[in-house]
Amino acid sequence: MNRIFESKEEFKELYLSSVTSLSGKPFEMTSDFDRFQALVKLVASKARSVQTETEKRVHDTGQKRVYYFSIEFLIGRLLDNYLINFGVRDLVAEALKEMGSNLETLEEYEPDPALGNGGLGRLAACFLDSMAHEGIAGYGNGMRYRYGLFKQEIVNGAQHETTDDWLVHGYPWEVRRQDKAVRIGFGGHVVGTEENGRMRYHTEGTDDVLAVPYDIPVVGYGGNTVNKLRVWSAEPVEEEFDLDAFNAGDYAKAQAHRAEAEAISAILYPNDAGEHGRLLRLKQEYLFVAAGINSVLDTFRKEHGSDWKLLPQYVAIHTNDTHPAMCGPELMRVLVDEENLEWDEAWDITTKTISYTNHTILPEALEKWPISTFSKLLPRVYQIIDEISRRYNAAFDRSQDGWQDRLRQTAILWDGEVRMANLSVICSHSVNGVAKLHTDILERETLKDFYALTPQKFNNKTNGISPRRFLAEANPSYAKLITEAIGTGWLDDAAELSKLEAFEGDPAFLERVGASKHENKVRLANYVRRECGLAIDPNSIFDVQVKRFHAYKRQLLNIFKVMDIYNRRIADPNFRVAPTTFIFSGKAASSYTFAKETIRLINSVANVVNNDPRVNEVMKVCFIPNFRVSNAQLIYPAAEISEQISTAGMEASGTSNMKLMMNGAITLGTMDGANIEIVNLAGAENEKIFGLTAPEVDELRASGMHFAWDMYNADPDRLGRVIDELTDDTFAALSGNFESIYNELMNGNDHDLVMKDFASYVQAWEELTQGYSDRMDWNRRALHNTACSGWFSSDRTIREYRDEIWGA
Ligand code: GL9
Repeated sequence: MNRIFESKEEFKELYLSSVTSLSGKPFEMTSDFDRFQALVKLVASKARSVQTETEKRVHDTGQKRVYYFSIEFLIGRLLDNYLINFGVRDLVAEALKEMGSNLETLEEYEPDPALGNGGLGRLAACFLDSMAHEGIAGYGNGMRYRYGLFKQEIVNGAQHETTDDWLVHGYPWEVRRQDKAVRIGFGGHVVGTEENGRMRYHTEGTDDVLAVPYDIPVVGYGGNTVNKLRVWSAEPVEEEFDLDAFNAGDYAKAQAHRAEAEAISAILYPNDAGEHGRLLRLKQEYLFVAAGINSVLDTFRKEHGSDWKLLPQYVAIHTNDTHPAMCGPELMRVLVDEENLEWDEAWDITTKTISYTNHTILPEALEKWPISTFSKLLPRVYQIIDEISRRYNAAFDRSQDGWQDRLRQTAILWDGEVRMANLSVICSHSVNGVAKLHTDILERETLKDFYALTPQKFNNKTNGISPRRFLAEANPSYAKLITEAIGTGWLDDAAELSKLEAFEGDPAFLERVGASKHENKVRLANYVRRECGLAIDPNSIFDVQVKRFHAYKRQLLNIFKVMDIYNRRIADPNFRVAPTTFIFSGKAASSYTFAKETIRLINSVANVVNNDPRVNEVMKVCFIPNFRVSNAQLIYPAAEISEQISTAGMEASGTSNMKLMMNGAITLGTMDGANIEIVNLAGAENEKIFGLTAPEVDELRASGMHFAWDMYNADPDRLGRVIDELTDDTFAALSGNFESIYNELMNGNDHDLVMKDFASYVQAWEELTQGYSDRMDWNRRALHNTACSGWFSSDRTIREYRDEIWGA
């Protein structure tokens, strides 16, 4: 462990001088905010000196550099994480206490950057953590959104979006690198000139903006490697402040130029709502790709000159989903137009350098752009895509039966659109899915024609999570217990968590596992009281579903279960229910009506259930607003049931399933995404699986059967009743009924098979919760889940990427 402070005394001395020099006040007169700022500045400066050493090591040894391009990085708060990774958390906490401060209080001042939507963005952040831990020279490249996604508030049960002004107090971790700014051109027209018998192209008349990088240090556990995350902000190229307009009192006009440039990095678009017409999104994608490629090549040039054929040996560029799909054409553009390479040589270099991860099979999430929009905004990049496409088509093997269909399926340009997923596959040497089932589905269905052509490109990399963030940091009491039992090795190598299996038969230890869980439940209950004004009982089962709202994730199925149990309990007060708190949290895309209505339904059910004394002894429903990394860290450790109930075949992987498993929750789920690997690792008897399987779902959908009314009629007392309650005012008090959900189910034939899985789901829940009374056995299962969760460490995932894709 490379500790940044040798002793409390050393820390105190440095910290005192950091606080006073930064605030200009004597220590006693400084505020908690001053102290927070000074602490971050001190840790950041220590991190930067390790970063300098890392950089020297990478340079001297000629280590391969990996660039992870992602439009989202959901990094969460960094202070506690970095203190843990530098091995000084306890030392700093104690020293601060002696100085009259409290580490946890100071940590509350750190903003939680909303630079992501959900799993995909958090995965990118866990990967940065693991790359640094594994000593990989790995760098994030993304966008610095001024307002991130949005802040979620609940008004009359419904989601309201407000701006998330996360930068309002500044962000002490970042360093602005004006000297590394890159000019990015949009629009204009392509001009070709002949040069030594060959055409060379450039673009004239562009509208330029400046991409300005901000660097954030990434500290690896062990403190030996500090990498960086570089995020780009869009600004005007030069200050074109219109003084005449200003003096004439037209302040808006005076600043119009600046506002237009800044709009590009103003907000993160929700990625799960049909946002595809959005020109700004396309500009964002090009901006962070072009600026990123520029900075990658700059670094390469400094180390290796213009020997471009060495690029794949020293550089790997990984594209996280299709948003950075322009990496291929942009790299081609620079190599061919600016570096004057022949097309074939540039293409060989490009495809050997780039790799691609697919994160979803949802067709609406596989990006497509109208050619007309694309070619106008990025004329030269479009020409290059057109040339890649032309050569792809020309070289296509026409000897196989059905080649026409295969070419149509894999084409980049089709039906007036640029298909970004196909572009990504064609420009990459590796294509991976994020869980075993997902990769199988890619190979068999979504990308089956590519798989038939180039099976060797395809591979699986099941997702992972950082055990430092989601166990050590989020769950200190459990982490302490684990360390007492098996030492600290699990922080380095989470596979060591399997040593916990030896304690599964130790009643005293299981008692302590339960006590730690209880402590975490009390902590969450306190948060819920503060944030929602709701009292929840830490002695009830905490049943948790936290994730983005989406039809296929079926939060609707979960709340139907709650409605059913409520109805049955009201009808029969002797109906036995294990006392449970049903906890939900997550955001819905602002334009996604069905998802927002589901949130409103949950809150409306909560309003009825929580105020009904007939059921309050046994049930409460709690929606925690504004789900983000910081409150997620309170929720996962308190969970006992992990709801992973997506329609089978739809959830590529899921990662909250792993976070909850590591924290000792039992999975109640379908055979979908990484749930399958969870069951394989921990044993089906230690989870609770229900519902249709992926092949059954396929078959049912393919049959074209209309079953919604049959399901309704077959079970009038329970399912039928729940459906009726969507429109009969039972839950309408807050802000009305739920006709649109009713129509979606009954007239839309229940696309996500909520009604089909209802009975087996509720039954599974009842069976699972009946087991809660045997607390010793429950705690054993919880511990067993933690013991088997080590494989889900993102360190394991990253080593697989390193060895099988990046060769780093
Ligand atoms: C997602 C998948 O839906 C998840 O199943 C998967 O775990 C993550 C990470 O691989 O990627 N793909 C995707 O577009 N999102 C995912 O979470 N969406 C969001 O991040 C909102």
